Amino acid sequence: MKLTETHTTTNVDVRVIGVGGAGCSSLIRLQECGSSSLSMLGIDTGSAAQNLPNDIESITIGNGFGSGGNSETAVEHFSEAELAVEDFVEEADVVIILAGLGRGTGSGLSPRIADIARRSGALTIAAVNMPFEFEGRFRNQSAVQAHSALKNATDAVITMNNDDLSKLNSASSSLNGAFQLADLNIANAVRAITTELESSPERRAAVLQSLGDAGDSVVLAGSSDGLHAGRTAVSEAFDSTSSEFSRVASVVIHVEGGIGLSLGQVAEAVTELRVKVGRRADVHVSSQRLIGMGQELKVTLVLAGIELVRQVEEQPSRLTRVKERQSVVPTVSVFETEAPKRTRGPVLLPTG
Ligand SMILES: Nc1nc2c(ncn2[C@@H]2O[C@H](COP(=O)(O)OP(=O)(O)OP(=O)(O)O)[C@@H](O)[C@H]2O)c(=O)[nH]1
Ligand SMILES: [Mg+2]
Repeated sequence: MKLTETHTTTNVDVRVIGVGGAGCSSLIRLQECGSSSLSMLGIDTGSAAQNLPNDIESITIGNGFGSGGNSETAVEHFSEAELAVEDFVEEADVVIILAGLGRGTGSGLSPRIADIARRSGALTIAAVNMPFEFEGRFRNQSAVQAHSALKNATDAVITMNNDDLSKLNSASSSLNGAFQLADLNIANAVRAITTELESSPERRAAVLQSLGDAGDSVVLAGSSDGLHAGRTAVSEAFDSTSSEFSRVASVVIHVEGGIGLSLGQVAEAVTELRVKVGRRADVHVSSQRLIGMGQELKVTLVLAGIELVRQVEEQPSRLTRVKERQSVVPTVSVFETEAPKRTRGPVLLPTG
């Protein structure tokens, strides 16, 4: 296991496109989470793009009343946005597309947008929500279709299952609360990835390779406080999903905590992660101290190149077997962002 610490930053041109109501709402959350320096564009057939803050570019297509859940209607109007999308992704190194799948706009347009981004030469990643089961069979089927179109059009799809969120959230909490949590998780995942991409060239290459090679990826999140918060937060993240992973090729883990967040807590989170994903996975770690977080510690995990337990019972593909044989010594890379400057004080710091 290799532990490296680096503070180098490189300029990677990352552009983020939110599509449909959910995609636009994830953009706002991403901005609130401190990623305001990213270039962002929102596209919707409804009112979501119009309602974005001024510093996020926006395009409304069609009549501004939404597609009524019909992806074909959304696609019919896509020509109105095509040129603007081409302009927006031009010369980007990485394009990240955010959408909730299952209704019209996000499902219909995100594969089209991914196509344009990939043709421009950018590494193209989609981070999407799959609908709740209770949203019905129709939405779930159309989400699955859109998901497979996205897999063909992108380098990697990071998937968040809304049903997993309901486990994380208490049963009594509102649907809006669950969606806010979905937005937050997607935003954290994007931030974890962009933090990695903007670190040293080697780390950037490692992350691009793991995401680019990955088949399926999934985002998990957990939080905890108190003794062993790092370990408990990672456990909670894995408890939040009903999926069991028989293989995980690589993980991007982003740890956030108050200004007392210690390297020991981060190391504890990574150790627990190793227990969950095994020693063969490559692990990329970033962490951030935020003044408002107090004792709380949050982890966001992007597991890439996953195989679920039920998939493995089938014969593994030749490609998988070859990859297993070629798998190199796993690495752990650790990157710690600078502590924020305190404007007020003194404050009692929790001990590490
Ligand atoms: N993350 C997140 N997901 C949402 C939100 N609202 C809805 N969703 C999920 O995203 C899916 C798509 O919903 P929307 O984004 O509202 O739909 P749309 O893409 O704008 O499509 P139309 O409104 O039919 O044109 C839904 O089935 C929900 O599962 C939200 O605010 N945040
Ligand atoms: Mg909509």
